[in-house]
Amino acid sequence: RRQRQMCIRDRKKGVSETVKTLLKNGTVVSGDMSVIEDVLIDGEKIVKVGRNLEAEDAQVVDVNGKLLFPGFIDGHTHFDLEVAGTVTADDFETGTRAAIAGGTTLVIDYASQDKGGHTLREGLEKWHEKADGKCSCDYSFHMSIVEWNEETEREIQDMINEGITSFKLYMTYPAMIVDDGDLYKIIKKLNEYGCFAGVHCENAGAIDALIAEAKKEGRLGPENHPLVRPDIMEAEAVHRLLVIADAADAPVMVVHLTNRKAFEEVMRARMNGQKVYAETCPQYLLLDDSVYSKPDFEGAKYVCAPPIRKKADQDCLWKALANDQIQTVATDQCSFTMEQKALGKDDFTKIPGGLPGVQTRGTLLYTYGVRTGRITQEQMCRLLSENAAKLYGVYPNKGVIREGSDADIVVFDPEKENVISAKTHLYHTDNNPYEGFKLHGDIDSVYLRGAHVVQDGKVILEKTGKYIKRGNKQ
Ligand code: DUC
Ligand code: ZN
Repeated sequence: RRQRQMCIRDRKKGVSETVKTLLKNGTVVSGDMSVIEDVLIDGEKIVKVGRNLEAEDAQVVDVNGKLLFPGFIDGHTHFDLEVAGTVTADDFETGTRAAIAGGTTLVIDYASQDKGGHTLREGLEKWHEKADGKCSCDYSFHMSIVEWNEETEREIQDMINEGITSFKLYMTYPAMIVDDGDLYKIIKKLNEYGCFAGVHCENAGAIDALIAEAKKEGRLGPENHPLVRPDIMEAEAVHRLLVIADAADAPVMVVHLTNRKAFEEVMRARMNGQKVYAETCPQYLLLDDSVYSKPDFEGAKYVCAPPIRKKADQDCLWKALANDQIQTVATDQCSFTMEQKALGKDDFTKIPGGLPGVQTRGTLLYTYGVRTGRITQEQMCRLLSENAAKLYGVYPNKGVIREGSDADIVVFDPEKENVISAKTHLYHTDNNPYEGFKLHGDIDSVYLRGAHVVQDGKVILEKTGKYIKRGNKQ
């Protein structure tokens, strides 16, 4: 607690030292248009947006030719998380440093209750210990509910009081799974509070059977990973979730949607009049399942759940983004070194699952989405910032460049070129799933609540991130 209070004092000091900044002639991007305007920042806030602004006491920065995006929001990260007997390579310190370098000014990480009679509050305290004082971007938490009883039910209001208005449920993983009955009860109860859950959809039982079959046949390499977690097992779980959500008459979010069959289940439920939000991730848009067959155990690098799918699934997801049928692109950041991945050298089911991604979400979506004409820069703004801000209850404080909003701004250079490499990235890992990917468009600078924290892609001010209490979805 004492350490937390000290951080708050330090942060206040940082803010009082912040000067007024006037960003001149940038293209301000919002969810529905792009306009050349000036942006005046005073302290932590945007105080004016318009043409020909002047402020004698402001530091003037010429951003002509640059795109100004509202700070990106990553609604799906796992920092400092125990997975498969190890802990993610990136904690909140290294992870949020990489995030801010990539233009992400707010991450919403998954805090979790533990099974075995533990409370949501214990989970929340644990996550504050992991994160407080260490973050270089703002941070918030979703809460994973893994056990449902009267106490957990009472704690929903406590979580809301702590600014947690979104939850996570798992239909797989023994340590996390809730059964269909609890799924129904939880989704229904959350809706009574105006909250909703993001759900990890995979059919646990059938996947276990497929794993047992692979092991029996001696198929133990990473190329088997996508075979034991096929698209239909995700689609089945999405279907089941949405039938349950229909019965509960409650909205839900399908997180890390990967494939066409699962997407069709989302669309079917929407046709049925249901409120269903969907999230996908860059790895499902840009990589295909051939990565699992790379030689020398390199396939392990890409092991994540659900797995990376086929080219046809990528095409489906891109089309869904273009049609505004998927609301957010988050990362599911969950990074490991190759040494950690080698825990599954003789058995692919022991490979810790997850990939890094927070540093390159924006640049990849720009290069491979906007530049190729698959989506517009306004859609990119919605997918990376505005929609998440609205869904997760921080809009219009965040998610938009407008008078009164937090001065979270990404100055994006649409012409800067770069190549992704583990040699230069800021993750605490020796591998990057997008190694060698060319970027056309890169981060120039980033402002976090008015403080200039990134310049020329370099983090120049660290650990000024603060915990953000969120309201209900707008
Ligand atoms: N999937 C992963 O691959 N890692 C972390 C959590 C998850 O759902
Ligand atoms: Zn995840």
